Formats: sequence, structure tokens, C-alpha cells
Amino acid sequence: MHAKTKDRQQRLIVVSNRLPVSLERDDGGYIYNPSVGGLATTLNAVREEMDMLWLGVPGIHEDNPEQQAKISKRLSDEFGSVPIFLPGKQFDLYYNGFSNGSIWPLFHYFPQYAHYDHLEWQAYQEVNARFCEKVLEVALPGDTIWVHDYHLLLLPAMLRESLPDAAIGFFLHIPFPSYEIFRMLPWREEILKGLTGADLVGFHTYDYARHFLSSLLRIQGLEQDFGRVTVGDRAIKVDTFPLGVDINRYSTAHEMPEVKHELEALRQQVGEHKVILTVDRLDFSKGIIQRLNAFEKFLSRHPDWLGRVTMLSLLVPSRTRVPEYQNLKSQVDELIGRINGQLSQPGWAPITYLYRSVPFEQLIALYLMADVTLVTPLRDGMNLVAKEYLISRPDGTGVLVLSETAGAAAELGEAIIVNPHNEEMLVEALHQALEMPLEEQQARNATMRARLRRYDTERWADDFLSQLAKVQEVRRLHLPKRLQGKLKQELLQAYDGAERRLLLLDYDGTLVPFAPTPKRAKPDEELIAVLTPLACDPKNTMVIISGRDAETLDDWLGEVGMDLVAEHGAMVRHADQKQWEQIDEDFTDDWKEQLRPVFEMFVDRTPGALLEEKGRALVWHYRRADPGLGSQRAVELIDTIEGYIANTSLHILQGHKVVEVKPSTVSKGRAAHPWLSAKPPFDFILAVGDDVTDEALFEVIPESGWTVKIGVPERSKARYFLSDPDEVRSLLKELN
Ligand code: GDG
Repeated sequence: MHAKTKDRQQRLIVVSNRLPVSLERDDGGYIYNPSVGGLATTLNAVREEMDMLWLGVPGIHEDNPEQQAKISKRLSDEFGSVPIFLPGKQFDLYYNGFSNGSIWPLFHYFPQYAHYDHLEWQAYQEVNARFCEKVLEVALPGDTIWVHDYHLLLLPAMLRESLPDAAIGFFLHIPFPSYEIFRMLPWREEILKGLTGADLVGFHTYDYARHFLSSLLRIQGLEQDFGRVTVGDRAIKVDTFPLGVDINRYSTAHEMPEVKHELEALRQQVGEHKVILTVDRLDFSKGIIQRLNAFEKFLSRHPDWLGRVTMLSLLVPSRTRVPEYQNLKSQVDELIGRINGQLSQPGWAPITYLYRSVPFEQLIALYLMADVTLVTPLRDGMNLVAKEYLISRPDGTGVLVLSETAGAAAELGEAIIVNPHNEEMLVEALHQALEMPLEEQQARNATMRARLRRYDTERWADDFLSQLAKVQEVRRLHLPKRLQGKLKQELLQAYDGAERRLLLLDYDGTLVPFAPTPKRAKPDEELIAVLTPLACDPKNTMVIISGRDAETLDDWLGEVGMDLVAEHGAMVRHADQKQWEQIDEDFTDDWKEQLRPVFEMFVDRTPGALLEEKGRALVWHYRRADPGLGSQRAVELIDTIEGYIANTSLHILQGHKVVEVKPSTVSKGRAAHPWLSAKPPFDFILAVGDDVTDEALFEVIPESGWTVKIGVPERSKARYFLSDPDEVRSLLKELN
């Protein structure tokens, strides 16, 4: 696995709500039980290759500091774990309150069960901050930090504040709901901000990643490019990592003597009937009532199955003190009681029901005995039971009926896929499953088993950690450096020591922030006050090099005393001249007549978009359009005009929310040429810009010059970056 290639010293800090060790009180002391299954076994493979430290709550409340110290020592020595002790009340508000009373129902598409309470939200923030403190206590430079699940959605950003360069990953084990659901959350901005503190945010399925990206766009205005999102001055990645099962553990478990023993005992108990198995926590997201109703209907429609099939339901108790869960438990009891009461025959009951959790060996025996496993949650992040069932059976038989709303359905398309709300479909699926010939079962399962073997737990962890390392590497190798501290001092010194200085400045997005319409980005008084003294300094040559038209630049900046370059280099006016000159005089503008109607059509089809006509260019702006629609139309527009301009010397330029067509001979790099080749040469050159058009400028600046990209940190030809126009203005003020 990837970790093998890494330095042994490298360390992984895993942070989750619960530690992979459960403590049980025993005679004033504690018994320590390592948890099997779940994330703990998944990460065991990583533990072998990297140093690993795990932080989380130990599953008991202990207020006595002496006891806490004892527990911490033992967990650290024997389990590589660091416990976080929380006061009982605070834990309750954070865990049962916000995590399971707000996030869990909402993210599983049960907004009607979600409540929003300020005290719970406050406790959630406090606990996330407490986790952050604890991580900061133990983290060393170079550690990779991997945060898990919905209890800790704020933690990545909290960590980022103190550890700006650390590798921080986050994985969500439950669904990320569609934007329309997510937006209901009163603290949606804070949650998104929390998550974007990570370098890599991982989900089980593409749909969850898509929903997250669309919430980022619609709520935070953050755009994505193949899952890459620029957040402030960092690039983060959003991607899909479907969690698998520990193949070795499940595929060999049937050989264990305890499993064989359990299987015999179960057989005796249930008899020689066919078995339909269900395994769930007792939770409203699992579709338990719908499933029971469908089973009852199946038996009434197919009475030949009466006495020949048993539904064996393992319902694992969950949140037993929460009223909604108590209520669900009563409903389930009542329904099972009614069905069994009405349909049972001597020696046979339709439903056998266990309300507890069982040891691993017994769970495997259940998988081995089940002719059919029904996994029909109304929503489920992934659902590992479906995968474990398929891997546990040595002969590859068995039928899996799987909900389309479980994450696992994205990978297990050969199962009988059902809509869990559609009772008729469930009834039909049960019938099909019970009648399915063994060869068909094996053929369907073979494909799924092969897929599960390829993407097992080890591969999952490996994939996530490699991607995380890659995001970090891209940042280190390719991204411009923030122009601050020592670097900035160097720039200021170089400026002070120079006799002939050239400042090439872009306008929109560099000196002023973007405005809703181009006309509104007029320079304010502060900007003029910053630029004027610089322009008056006889050692300086100032050039505004912009995509704007000549008239606007004249109007807005004509009096400051700077050279002006308009339309990305099509027109130029030196500070000491009145007239604009056209660079590349020979080029005609006839093409505009042909393309204008195309642009106009796209303005009409896209509410909020507008057409700007410059001397040498046509520009389609979509800043005020719906973000999704705008991006889609931009692609269509480019597609359309590409056909028109093939074999001409026009080219298409895509900038910040603009699509521009102009002669390809025009570029900011070309426009800068006369200054860059001036004699005697300039001994200090500063080029600042935010857009793709500025890349052509950065490209031609000599090594000794200072190239600064605004609002990065994507790959750029610039060597440095600043976040926004405010930071550019501060720099220019310092030059004054
Ligand atoms: C979250 C997401 C996502 C169950 N009963 C017993 C028992 N189990 C084991 C199963 C399986 C696990 O518990 C349950 O699997 P889930 O997939 O439902 O996992 P959760 O951790 O509850 O839920 C879920 C998952 O995270 C992983 O990302 O798939 O969608 O909600 O491994 O075998 N094990 C034993 N006795 C039981 O009675 N020994």
C-alpha cells in the first residue's frame, strides 16, 4: 500500500467521535475491549505501515482526574489512543442533540425529524473546539490528520487555523444531502466552512460529492473544476472513496469452528425453511416498517410460501433513550406481533426477531444461513452489511435485495435493486429473490464479489491517503507562494534600491473587486490616492494593462499619469500622449457582425448574462446569471463559436465569468513587449494580475521580476500570490 513507500516516521492522526476501544466499568476499574469491525479494522492495515494515533471519546463518562490519567496512560501505551473526556451534559447536547438530532435526520432526508437548538449547536462547536485543542496538543510537524464523520464537521477548519500547512483529510460516512435539503440547516455556512478547512473531503459516492459541491457553489459561491475548489488561498479536492470490506476477514470466517457451531444452532432453531435476513440498527432511516409491511403483503399474495420462509431480523438497539426511537421500537414490536399473530402456524412463525447485537461469529452464521438478505434502508451512506453478505458466502450463492438509496447500490448494480418506498416493488423483489435459480445467483454475485475484492478496505484507506498526499504535493510544487513576511520585505528592498521601475498592473479583480456589472467597478478615491503618488515618482513607469475598452480606461484612469493598455493589448496610450494607438492595425472587425447575433442569443437564453462590445473584442459576461446555468451556457457558447472561428486568427478566452473572442495576435504578453525591451532596461519589474489573460504577461517577465497572481492558489506562471485587491492596495501603499 502507498504507506509502504513512506518514511516510517510519518504519522497518521485519526480523529473520530469514538475511539476504537470500548471501556466497561468493572469493580471500580475498567475492562478495555478493542472494537472489531468498522473503521478500526479498516485502518489496521495502515497501522502496520505508519505510526498511528487515534483520538476520540472512550465511551464512558469519567470526571475523576486521577482515573482519567490512568485511562489515558493505558490507552496510549496499549492502544495508540488518546481519550477525550467530556462533561456528561455537554456530550449529550453534542452527540444526542446536534449530531443525532439535527445532522443525522437531515442528512438522511428526514427534515421532519430534525430539530435545531441553539444550546445543542453551541455544545457541538465547543466539543469540536475541544477535539481541536487535543489534536494540537499531540500533532507534530509532518503529521497527516484524518477526521471522520458527521460529529466533527467543524474540526477541519478549526485545525487549519492553527496548522495552515498540515495535511488534513475529512471523510463523511453518511450521505451528503442535496442542496435543497442541506440549505434548511440554520448553520449551513458554518458547516461548509468547517469542511473546507480540509485539503481533501471524501464521500462514499459521486452523488454525495456532487451535492456537496453544489452546496459550496450555491451557498458559498465556490466553483469547482473536476472536484478542485479554491477556498481563500488554498486549493482543496473533493472526491469519492467507496468504503469496502475486509475481504480476508469475511471470506475466511466461515472456516472458524465457532461459526460452524453457531450455524448448526441457528439451523435447529429456525428449521429447514428458507431464510430472509435483515441486519440493521433500529433507526428510522432503515425502512423497517416499510419492509415488514411488504413481507406481510408478499405472504398474502403468495400463500404457497406460508410455512416455508422465515424473516430473521437482527435489530441492533440504538439511541434507546430518545423518544422517537422508543416510539419506533413500539411500532416495530406491534407490527411483528400482529403479523406473527395472524400468520403463524404450529412450528413456524413468519418473523423471528432478535433485539440485541450479536458476536461476530453469530453474525457470520446468519450471513451463511440467509438465502436472501434484504437491505432496504430509506437512506444509508454506504451499508456494509450488503457487502459483507456477498463476501462471506464461500459458494457465492445468495440473493441481495438492495435499496437504490443506499450508497452501496452505486457499486452493486447486479443485486435486485428496489425503491424502498414502493411496496409493490419490494413484494415483487422478494418473490424474484426466493425463486431465483442458484446459477443466476452465482453469476450475479460473481461480478459484485470481484468488484468488492478489487476495492477492499485497504485500497480505500490507501486511495484516500495517497490523494491527500497528492493535494499537498501539488501545493508545494506548483503553487505560487504567498507574498508575505520575508518575501515581501525582499520585494520592498528591491523596490527601494531600484532606479528604473516598471509596474504592470491589471485592473478588474486586481485593483478593484469584481462588481455585478462591468460599469460598476469604477475606481474609488482610495485607489486613485494609492496610484497617483506612485505614478508621479520619476523612477516609476506605471502601466495599467487591462481587458477594458479604451474609453473606459481613459475616463476612469486617464488623469493619474500612467500608461494605459486596453483590450488585453489591442490599444495603447502612453501617459504623455492624448491619442490611443491601435496595435496590429491590419486586423479588421468584420467578424463581429457574424458573431454578435450568436452572443446575443446566449444573452437572451441566460437570465442575468450580458454582452459587452469592445473595440477589438466581444465579451459575454455571466457573473449575474445562476452559477450552474451560467457555466453550462459558457460551455455551449464556446462550443458554438469554435465552429465559427476555425481557421481564422480569432481566439476564445475564458476569464472570470466571461467568455471573450478577440484576435489571437492580441495578448497582454505581446503588449508588454515595448516596455520589457526598453533601453536602458528596468531594474525592478512588478507584474500583478488575477486572470488567465495575465498568464501571458507573467510568462514574459524576466526571472528577476516579481510576478504576483491575485486570488490563487491554482497553478500559475506567477511566482507569488496575494488573496484579493485589498492586499494589492496594501502592498502598493507600502511602496509609496
Ligand atoms: C455508517 C453509515 C456506512 C451490525 N450488527 C452487528 C454487527 N454489525 C456490523 C456489521 C457492519 C456494521 O456493523 C454496520 O454497517 P454499516 O454500514 O451500517 O455501518 P455504521 O458504522 O453503522 O454506519 C453507513 C458506514 O458508516 C461505513 O462508512 O456504511 O451507511 O451509516 O460491519 O457487520 N456486528 C456484530 N454484531 C452485530 O450485531 N458483531
